[in-house]
Amino acid sequence: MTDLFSPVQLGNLELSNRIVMAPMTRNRAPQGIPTELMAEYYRQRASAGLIVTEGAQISEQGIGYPATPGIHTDEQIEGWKTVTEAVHDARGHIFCQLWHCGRISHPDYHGGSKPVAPSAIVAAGQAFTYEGLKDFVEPRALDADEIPGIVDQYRHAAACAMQAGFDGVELHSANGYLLDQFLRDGTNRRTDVYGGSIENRIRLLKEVTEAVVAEIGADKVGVRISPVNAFNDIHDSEPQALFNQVAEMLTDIGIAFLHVVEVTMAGDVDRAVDMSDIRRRFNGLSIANGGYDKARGNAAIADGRADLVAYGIPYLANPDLPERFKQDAALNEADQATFYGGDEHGYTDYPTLGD
Ligand code: 8OZ
Repeated sequence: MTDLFSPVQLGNLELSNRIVMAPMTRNRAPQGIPTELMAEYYRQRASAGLIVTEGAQISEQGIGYPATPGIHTDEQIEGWKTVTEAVHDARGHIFCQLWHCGRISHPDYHGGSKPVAPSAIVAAGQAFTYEGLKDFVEPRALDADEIPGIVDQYRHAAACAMQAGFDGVELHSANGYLLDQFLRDGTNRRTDVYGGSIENRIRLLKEVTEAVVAEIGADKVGVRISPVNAFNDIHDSEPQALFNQVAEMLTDIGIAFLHVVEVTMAGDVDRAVDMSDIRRRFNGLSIANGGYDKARGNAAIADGRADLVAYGIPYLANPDLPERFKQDAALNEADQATFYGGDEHGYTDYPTLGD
């Protein structure tokens, strides 16, 4: 029977199991440059079938949080090389998550200029800045003639990721960031070919995916979506129709995987969207995420609801998560106080079963 421990082929990669380390922002990259400590953190978790890194901003324009890593400069590429080498030395596989925050940013990161978004609609809530929380500001709507530049930021970042030794990239089109802002009618009120109909709202994701695929190959590209997550004040009037069409569009391009955050930020199921309807329309590998444990992960794979399962908080606190699952061992509790920023505490000091 196929379960979490069954190997699976992802493009040219033979993954040793179907347990994915989910992308998690940890804010431990001063000046945006990955460190040796980050390499150690990812190395510790290399027994995952696949690691998807924390979001890495694709440009200066894309940043929105303190001390998140970038993937667009030579120094950042050099920093990431220590990470990818550490994971590969431990026989793991690692994709880089490409991230542009769009309106979920603050002028503090942009020399006082407004963050960019599909439309000038301010998000409810506050941005994380180096000076603490500050109210979100009204973003500047991107001009149509700036869109090719956005697409090129993704293409360039994907090329940088391959230079840094990653096995591939995941496009972050979830959780209310730029690509999600374009998808949703709550944040996208454009009147050009990037707004209005679903076909128009998915156009940026389509162009970005096509550009990244042309740069590095479809077998090295995945996309993450979060159809029911209202995090970052994101809303859509017709999410089922929207994400069904996203899945069909991504099938046509032929990317390797679709990574679906199935729950709300609070971890709840929202029956307004049928995830299987979305998945049925996608013909690559599907990665499910959102509150899974071992039993639910195995069940999702056994019923064909997912090919792989991504674990976030359990992976943060359990570097040897596959081994613990295998042995039905107890899991370490995650310490919320050390999720974002700080040092090795709550980062590389969670014990393994052998410790
Ligand atoms: C939590 C804190 C900061 C960023 C996401 C990148 O939601 C994030 C994120 C989550 O995808």
